[in-house]
Order: sequence, then C-alpha cells, then structure tokens
Amino acid sequence: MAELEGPEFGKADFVLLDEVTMEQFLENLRLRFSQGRIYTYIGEVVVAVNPYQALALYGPSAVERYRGRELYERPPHLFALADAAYKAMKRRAKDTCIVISGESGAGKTEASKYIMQYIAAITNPTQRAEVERVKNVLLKSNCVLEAFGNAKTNRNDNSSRFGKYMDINFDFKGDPTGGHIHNYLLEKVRVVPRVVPRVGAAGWALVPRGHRLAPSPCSLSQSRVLQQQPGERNFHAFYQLLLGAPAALLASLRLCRDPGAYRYTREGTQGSACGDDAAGYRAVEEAMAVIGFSPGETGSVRRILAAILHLGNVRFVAEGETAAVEDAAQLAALAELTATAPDSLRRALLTRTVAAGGGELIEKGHSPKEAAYARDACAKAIYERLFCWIVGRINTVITARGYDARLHGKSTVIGVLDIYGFEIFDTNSFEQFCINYCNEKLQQLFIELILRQEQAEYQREGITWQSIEYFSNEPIVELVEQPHRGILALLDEACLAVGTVTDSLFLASMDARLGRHPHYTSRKLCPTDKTMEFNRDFRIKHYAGDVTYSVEGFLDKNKDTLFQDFKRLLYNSTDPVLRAMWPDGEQSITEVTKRPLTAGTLFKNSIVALVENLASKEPYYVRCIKPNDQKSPTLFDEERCRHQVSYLGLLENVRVRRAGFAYRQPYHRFLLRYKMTCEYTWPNHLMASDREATQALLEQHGFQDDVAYGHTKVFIRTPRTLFCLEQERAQLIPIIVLLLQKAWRGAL
Ligand code: AD9
Ligand code: MG
Repeated sequence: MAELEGPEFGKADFVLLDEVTMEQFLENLRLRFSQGRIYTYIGEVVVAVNPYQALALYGPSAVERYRGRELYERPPHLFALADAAYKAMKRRAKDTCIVISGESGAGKTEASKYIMQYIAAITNPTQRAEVERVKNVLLKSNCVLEAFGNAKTNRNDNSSRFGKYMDINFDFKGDPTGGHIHNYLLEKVRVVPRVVPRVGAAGWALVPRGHRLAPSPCSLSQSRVLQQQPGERNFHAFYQLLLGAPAALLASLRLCRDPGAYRYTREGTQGSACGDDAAGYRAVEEAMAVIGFSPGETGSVRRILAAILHLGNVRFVAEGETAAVEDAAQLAALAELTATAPDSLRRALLTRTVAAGGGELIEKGHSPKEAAYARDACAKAIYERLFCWIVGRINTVITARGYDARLHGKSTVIGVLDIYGFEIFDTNSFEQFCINYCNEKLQQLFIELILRQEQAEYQREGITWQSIEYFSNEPIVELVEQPHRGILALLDEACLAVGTVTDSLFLASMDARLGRHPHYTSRKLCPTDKTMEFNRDFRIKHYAGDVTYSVEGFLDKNKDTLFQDFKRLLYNSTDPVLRAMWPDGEQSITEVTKRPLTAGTLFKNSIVALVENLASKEPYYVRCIKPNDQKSPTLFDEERCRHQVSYLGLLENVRVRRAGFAYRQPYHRFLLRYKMTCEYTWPNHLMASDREATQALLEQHGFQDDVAYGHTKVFIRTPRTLFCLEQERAQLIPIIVLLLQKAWRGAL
C-alpha cells in the first residue's frame, strides 16, 4: 500500500489503523493534515480534508505520477480516484460516477475541478481538434457556472448555490466527445437579499393564492424574514459586472460602480469583498467567448443582470388604493434593458390580470406591498431562468455531436456530482430543507452501495461475515418524501387547499400528522424547548445533526408562482435571449389552467432521478471534511472533524472495508483472465468445478489466506493480490502469443 509514504506520514488507508476507533481515526487524519497530506483512503473511497491553502499537488508532474497507475501504487490522491474511474470506464466499458460529498465549504467544488482537470490532462494524446474543443468548453463552463451560481455565504466565500451533475461522454478511444450538465434548484431567493417586514396587527402570511398578501389568522411572529444571512452576498455575477465592466459599458447599462447603490447588492457589501470581482468579470467574459456565446448573447446576459439590479430599485408609492412607480426614470431604464414597451412594463408591475367568470379578463391594481412582492418574485424568476438558459446554452455546445455508436462503439460516461453540502444556518428555510433532503438521499445511496449491498452480497454468497451496525437514514428520507404522508406531500396539500392556508397552518398540520415521528419535533410538541419559536419552527433530526427550520415562506416558495403578466411581458421582449427564456409567456391567462408542479415536488423528482442515475453507474466516492470554521490552514478542530467523521459514517465504512474484500469475480470470469498463470488451469482445467480450479490457482500463488470462496464468486481481500496476478499475466501474454504463433505456423 502506497509505497511512497513512510509510517511517519500516518496510515495512507484507514483500513490499516491498529484499531478502528474514533480516536485513532482522528489522530491519523490530524497527523496527515498537519503534513499537507490531505487525502487518505478507505479502500477506494478518498477522504479529503480541505487544506485552506494552495498545495503543490496538482501540477503536470502530479498528473504523470498518477496516469495509468493503480489506486494503491501512489500516495492517496484525487487523481488516483479519477484514474480508477477512467480505467473502469475505458477497460471495462463501465459507466462510472464520482460522487463528492461533505458539508458546505469542505472542498467539493475544488475537488470536482481537480478531477476534471486530471481527466482533461490524460485524454486526447493525439490532440484531435474536436476533442480539444470539448475539453476546453467543459473546463471553462465551471468559471461561468460559478459566476452565476455561486455566492459568498458565511460558510464559504465561493459557495455553490445550485447542484451540479456533469456527465462526460467518451468515445472508444477514451477521449471526451461531449457532456451534459444537469443543474439542481438554484437558490434564487438570494437574488432578493432583503428583510421582509411583517405588517398588520396579526401579521401577514405570504399567500399568493389569488396572488395576494393575505392577513394571517394566527399570529406569526413579528420578526423579519431574512432571505439571506447577514454578511452574505448575492451571486458573484452582479458584483463582477459592477466592479469589472468597463465604464462605458456600465454607462450604457445605466449602472454605477457601487454595489451599495442597488438594493439587491447592498446587503453584505460592507467589508466583504470576495476575491477579485474585476478579475472574475474578465475570466467570465473570456470563458463565455471560448464556450461559444456570441457577442449578442453575452450582451443580453449583461443587460438582464443590469435589469435585475434596476428592478430591485423600483419603488412603489400609494396612489389612492393602488400602487404607482415612484421614479419614472427607473422604469424607462428597465424598459430599455428588457427591450419591452414602457407601458406594458408599467402595467405588469402595477396590476395583474385575473380571469373573472365567463372568460372575462379583468385588470386588478396591486397595493404597493403586493407590487413590491410581485417585483421581487419577478427578479428571482428572471435570474433563475437566466441561469437555466446559460446551462442550456452550454449544453448545446457540449452535447456529443456526430457520434455514431455503430461506427465508434459504445459511448461511455463518467459523471461528476458536486452538489451543495449539508447546511445548518442560524435561520434555515425552504432552501436548506431541500439541500439537506438532497444530502440525505446521497447519504442513503452511500449506505446502500457501500455498506448495505456489500454486506448483503457476503451473506448471499455464504461468506462468513460479522454484521456491522450502521446508522440508516431511511426514516428521515421517508419523513420528507413519503407519498401522502411526508413533509413534501403535506406541503403540496397545503398549497393546493382551498381558502387561505398559512405557513403556520401548514406547521399545525405537520405537528398533527408527523408528531410521533422520531425525527420530527416542533415547539408545540416539545414546549420546554426554548430554542425554537412557537408556531414557526420545526426541527428535523438529520443524519448530520438537528436542524431547526423556520416554516415561514415554505408555502410561498413551494408554490413559486409568478404572475402570467410578467411572463407575457418578457415573452414579448424584442431581446431574443430574454424572449427565449419565457416560452410559457405565450399563453393567455385563460389558457393557464393546469397547476404547475410545485418547487418541492420538482426538486424531489429531480433528486430521485439523479439518485437512480447514480445507482446505475459504478460509483467512486470523495468524502470531504472541513477541518475548521475559520478557514485556517493549520487548525484541526477535533470536535468539528469528529462530528463529520461520525455523520458521514466513515468509521462504519472502515469496518466494512476491513472485514470485507476489495475484489470479487464470478469463478469462470476469474479463470478466463488468470488461468494462464497456473499449470493446473492452463489452457483448461480438469477439475470438477471452476471453484476448485480457482482454489488451485490461488494456492499455487500462495494467496490462500487472502481470499474466500463464495457460492458463485471468488473474493479477494487486498488489491495487492490482484495486482500481482495482473503483473504475472502481463508478463506471460507476450510468451503465450509467441507460442501460439509458432503453433499456428506449425499447423500450416
Ligand atoms: V459548498 O457546499 O458549495 O458551500 P464546497 O464546494 O464543499 O462548499 P469549495 O470546494 O468551494 O467547498 O471549497 C471552499 C474553499 O476551500 C475554496 O474556495 C478554497 O479556498 C478552499 N479549498 C478547498 N479545497 C481546496 C484544495 N484542494 N486546495 C486548496 C482548497 N484550497
Ligand atoms: Mg461547492
């Protein structure tokens, strides 16, 4: 194992610990972290600790060290894992996937980029132009997606606010021919980083049924609904535009340099510069050009960003019963940037069209508060659609073109998953609920694949095996997603209910129906818990810890409604990019009859599909650990690490691995590959069964203590055994070829 590391560097594989205890695990992790050895294996799983410093681990010489090597030949590294996934894909034509998990700031996105960088470096030795193009686009897409999908949070200065799964397609030569990016639930509320004041004696609940702010029958707290944590920022793209665009461009967009001048970028601007936004702007411009965005498209993207900033500054005043726009110049700039008619824009901002009886349409004026709410909903929707459009645009460029499976053989895939990590903030809302549910699903997949299936196979094959206890998070996943009974189902039910249903009524319904669930509590059910707010908070015992969610905004965000008036307005824009984002704007209000699926259900469906997709591939895992909350390269916060090791199930992983076997193969397949290495099996064995022949082969090599014989498969404990067999086979092949050639000539 890892010849290049001496014992002073700790154990390169946790499987080699003297005893599998938390203390030993942490000591090994700490020792290696303190020496800049941030990667350690558990078998084929890479455990990575965020170094919070640039390490010289990823240059061209590192690529060469790992290229084509077996996992255990070199010190643990992401490159070794990427190579293993690549080899499996190339040699065995297996679709593989690399699942990177860990909490926010643990290093997932960085890991995913190093993996892609490695794959790009080892492929296309003949420099085919089309393959180079695809590789360039795949690499450059990260820069663009991060600009539009990442933001500074309190956990991470470059936090992914969307989930990303990227498939890379390979041809029979093992060169990338294309790819596809799936994006998951962008945290669009971040566009409107504001505090919504509660109004009215009884408070207001945000209920867009009939698109109105309806007074809540029960008193929700008068507290503010924070849509962004203090000190955080909006998406990078806004600051990059403001701080990086040339002065003339800014002037043409009617913008000034100061993020403090815009309501959407004002929050979190004090003392929270995030990297170099101006350099970021230039990098994104370059990346978009490389990907193939036309100048016209890039211009539209900038105008849309500017329009969102202007939209945020539109203010409403009361004019009698209804609202009016305070500043006409603002409106003119907005109309220009969105390429819409000023009058239509004013109408969309101030009124909504509702279908009255008999197919008649009436225009109803908003109150200033309703108009403000609609404005922010529109800003979020535009940004979300812009993001999806960008992903779609990149996909049109990287979708494998002209690939004919009959001519070129089967196209295989490596998928790389980098999704937002588990989050616990001071105030957790619908977004954290979705993110944490997604992490539960991925943990479930990990348990399923690594822990459960492994044990099940040993049992099936009759291998003596001592069962290992592990924490199953299935009940938590069910609590969220079970049809008719889970939280998402109850949320949909509340959204569909006739009459005014508020967030707190939804909470009451959860309390009534989920009150007995061991992973669910609310203040009402646990009145002694003073950390939760009555009538507002509920708590889920997640695999990674307890999270208290504020129910406020759940209904609103789940319904995710946007007035048809806005959609129609933007569909009628003369800007082709903006128009393309609103195909549903073509419908008139009377045609919009079918309720769209809710945001929660859409998210659940996409995550279920993702997990199915991952489960169909051969998985490789990177488990990222955040060593401290101070972003320090030297601090190893033992308690924080202990917690992560514990909830990621890493100790169980080591135990299963230690007790288990690295490789297994059906007897006939095993013999087919290695029979040449043994006189009893070459060219054919005369024994009663393949199992006996396999046994004879392994005994001849002296490997009998490292293997077990199942009903249909042979199990090999350490990779080294297989490595030796492979080496022997490689040495014998040229001799056998010579012998065969001689025999063939003799026969002629
Ligand atoms: V989140 O769930 O998207 O909020 P990630 O993706 O897990 O989170 P990210 O990869 O963005 O975290 O890493 C956070 C920061 O840690 C980076 O911006 C780097 O500054 C730092 N980091 C992470 N990995 C490495 C590394 N291998 N080398 C150097 C690193 N720095
Ligand atoms: Mg990330």
